[in-house]
Amino acid sequence: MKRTMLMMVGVLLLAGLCADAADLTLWYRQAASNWTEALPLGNGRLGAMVFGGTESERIQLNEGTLWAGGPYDPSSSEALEALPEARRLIFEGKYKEAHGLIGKKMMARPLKQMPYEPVGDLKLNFPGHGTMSEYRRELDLDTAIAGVSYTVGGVKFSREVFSSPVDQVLVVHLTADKPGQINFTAAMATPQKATVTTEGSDTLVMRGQNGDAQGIAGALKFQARARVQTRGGQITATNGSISISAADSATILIAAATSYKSFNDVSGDPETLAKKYIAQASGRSFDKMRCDHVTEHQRLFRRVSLDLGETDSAKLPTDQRIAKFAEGNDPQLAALYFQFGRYLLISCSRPGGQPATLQGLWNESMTPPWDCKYTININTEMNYWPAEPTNLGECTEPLIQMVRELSETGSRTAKINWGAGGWVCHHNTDLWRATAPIDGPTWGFWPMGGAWLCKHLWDRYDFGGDKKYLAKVYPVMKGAAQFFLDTLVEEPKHKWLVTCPSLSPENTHPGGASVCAGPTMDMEIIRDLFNHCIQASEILDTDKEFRAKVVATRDRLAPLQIGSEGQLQEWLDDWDMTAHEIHHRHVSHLYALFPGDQITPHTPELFAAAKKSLETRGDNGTGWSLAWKINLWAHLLDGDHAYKMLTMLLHPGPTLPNMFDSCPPFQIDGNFGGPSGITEMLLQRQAGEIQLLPALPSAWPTGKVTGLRARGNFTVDIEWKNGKVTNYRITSPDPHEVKVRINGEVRTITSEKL
Ligand code: FUC
Repeated sequence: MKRTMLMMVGVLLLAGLCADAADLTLWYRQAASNWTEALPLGNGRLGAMVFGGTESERIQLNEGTLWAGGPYDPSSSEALEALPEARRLIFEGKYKEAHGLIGKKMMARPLKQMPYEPVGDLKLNFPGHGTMSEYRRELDLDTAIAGVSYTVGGVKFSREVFSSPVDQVLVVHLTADKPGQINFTAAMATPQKATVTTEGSDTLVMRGQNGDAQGIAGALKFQARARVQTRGGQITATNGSISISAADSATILIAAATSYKSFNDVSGDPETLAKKYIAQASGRSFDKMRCDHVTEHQRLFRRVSLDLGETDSAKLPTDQRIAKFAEGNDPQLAALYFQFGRYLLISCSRPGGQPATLQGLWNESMTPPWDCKYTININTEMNYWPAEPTNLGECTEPLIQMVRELSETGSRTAKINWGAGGWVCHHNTDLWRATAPIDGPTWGFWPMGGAWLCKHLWDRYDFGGDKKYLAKVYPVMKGAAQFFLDTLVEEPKHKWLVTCPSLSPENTHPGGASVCAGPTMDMEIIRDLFNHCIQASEILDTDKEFRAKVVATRDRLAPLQIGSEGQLQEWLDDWDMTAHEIHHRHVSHLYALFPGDQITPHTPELFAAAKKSLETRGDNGTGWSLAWKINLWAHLLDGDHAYKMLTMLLHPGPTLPNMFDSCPPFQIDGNFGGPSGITEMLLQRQAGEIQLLPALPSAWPTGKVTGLRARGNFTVDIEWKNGKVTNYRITSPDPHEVKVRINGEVRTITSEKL
């Protein structure tokens, strides 16, 4: 009796731990007919897109280290020789000539980087399931489980799929509500150079080699394994596929691994790894794996809740809700979109893995758009904007690790291409941490990508307050600063210190090129980098001499300037109104408003100038551009305009049926920039002040958010009614005084102990 009671308590506890929250589900009445309708799963390394077909299911697989090519060094030995001439041409206003010279002599060899590649597909074939009823396909963000259910001939079939960060396998579980009904075949397919064989009666094995690209030979081996376990029935292997008949239920465990160990070591053994993952998972029950997976996901996911109210629209399938969002009657969809961004970050960027690419962890193509890599003149940074504020700080660890590695490869590019110390990374990078300028001068000759990424190193400290961590990343920040101490040059007119050559991402100025000297964004990023190095060296009590040099150099940087139309100038010269594309998607010079904080209401003239620039750019843009503008309008404290931008983003076109963001095509940055914008509408910390509801739109008069993070190691809960804060709680591990702006009034409060 006692034992039964204990077991019941155990079951209840387990059920409690693994409880589902119904309102955080994406769901559909039909299977995905193309990839951007399929639903994404990931454990930070092993990604899957689940299509949910009934007669044939496709589960497309990715592994975070399966990229084309191998270790390579694209630095060009001719670059340095051309540098003085390129600078001379730019300072003489001969921009087209400078462009020509840079294109000929100063770009990387090869001129492009390596693409991220797919593993392939797991294909399941269910004979006779083409005609069915009561179909539902879903992704539960709270459990990180994709589900499919339907009825054939009076039997209800259900499928659950998840990518477990605990067991390091993708798990597919197939059940029916009557015994002996599970019949299917499993096979694997891939666009890679690979073979698929069977091992024993229950295992599929794909052995492959990654692709070559840009003349760089593929240096990686990879392996994917799928093992089928059943309750009842039979399993047989034939001609590279596995057949299951008359089982009560089946579980498929899928593992994948490559020989990648680091950007300069490809000596791993994918077979040993994949076999190990399968062997370990085979000894665990499905229920245990499911529960451990859910518990680990919820450890991160449940740190933040957001309630913006709910209407009947929340009962509709997700694709229909996206189509109707702009009508304004579905505030819960904004909360779902916010949590989808957090879900994606947890799924594609966990400690030990690779950072989120242009498509996160998910790509089906051998030649994906922009190589599905790291575009660090906006897109990669945007991927990580919501990480700290939405309480997922550890998800930035893959990015921080990548920046550490870039500081190694980038020191070679600094030396070879620029004759400088420290390190540099231009506008793109890849798995191999290539840092030299690529693609062509219009886009690639921008030595600022690494410096911008350093802001994320600082932000991790600024939010979390961990000095030991700061001591570890400080040398990386210092190396980035050193590069600019060595390469900034005096521009002839004002004698300000500027970058040269550089560009304002990817905008062509009236000189007929993008290359120029000292674009505003460069100055803003360098000022941030220098300030963060100065603060870090003070906190760590180190490097006095270096600090003094940084302070002196910072004070000579070209200042922010207001142009003839009252706008914040994008360049040293007042070119904004005659630029090639006045509505250009990049709003680079507004970095100082967001993600930076050099422009705030405390700098009223610049604040007004930034607003003028944003108005001139207009509201339209690519998915990520719309997302950036949500954040910018939130920092201009205009909640209704920020909300208008959100309705433009959360709309068919920029938002695909599976809620993925589209540039077009699919690019995940907007999925992170959008939720970041929602956060900035609800909470900001500027000039030392925590601001509650700084840009609340009239569309969300009532709501509640818990678990957001503010700089200074604060966690913040806010409740509001009729647009006014009615309740709030600010906690920190070490209670101390902080200024809080609430309903237009500034109070000094003491935070509660966490
Ligand atoms: C930048 C943008 C493009 C696109 C690409 C991946 O170059 O200008 O719009 O987002 O990155």
